[in-house]
Amino acid sequence: MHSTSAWIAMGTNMPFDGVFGAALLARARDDLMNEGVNVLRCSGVWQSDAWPAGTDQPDYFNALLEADAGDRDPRALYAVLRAIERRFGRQRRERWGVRTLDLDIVAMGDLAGSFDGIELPHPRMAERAFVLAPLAELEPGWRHPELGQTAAALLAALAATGGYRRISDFPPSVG
Ligand code: PH2
Ligand code: MG
Ligand code: MG
Repeated sequence: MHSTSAWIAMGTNMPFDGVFGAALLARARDDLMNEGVNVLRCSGVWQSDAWPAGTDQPDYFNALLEADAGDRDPRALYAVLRAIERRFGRQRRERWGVRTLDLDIVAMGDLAGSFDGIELPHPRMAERAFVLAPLAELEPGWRHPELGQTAAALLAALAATGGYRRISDFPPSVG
């Protein structure tokens, strides 16, 4: 089987079904595994202000997963992510609104460009400490295929805004 490393960003700033924050992210990770997405590594859980600055929203909890996408192309992986978002009650009302669960493909291998409408790497990843901090935690030498910079260098180039902090390890699987 073909294997492509996929980096999946998770975010939540609203409870669903009484579950919140790190516990909610852990449930989503378990769901991904149950859908046959082989999760290889999980970053810690990071808390930060909602981005962009000044949005009047609760803090976010973010984490990053490294998965083996197997034979899935970006569209096929995205379809799995969307199905899980819906399971967590995600409704798309407004861009950058509060959300129970957001799952984004940050990058897949060294794919660069638009794949069936999915832009890779994620077009705003280089501006977002809540993506770069967990990526630099797992793989500081990861290199952006278009910008040529590593995750660690991209993170260092950002102004230290958003009060992001690592609050815990990623919770173990419950079942
Ligand atoms: N996601 C957004 C908008 N703003 N801010 C933080 N801190 N974390 C997020 O995951 C996030 C955000 C839209 O996807
Ligand atoms: Mg997002
Ligand atoms: Mg999204």
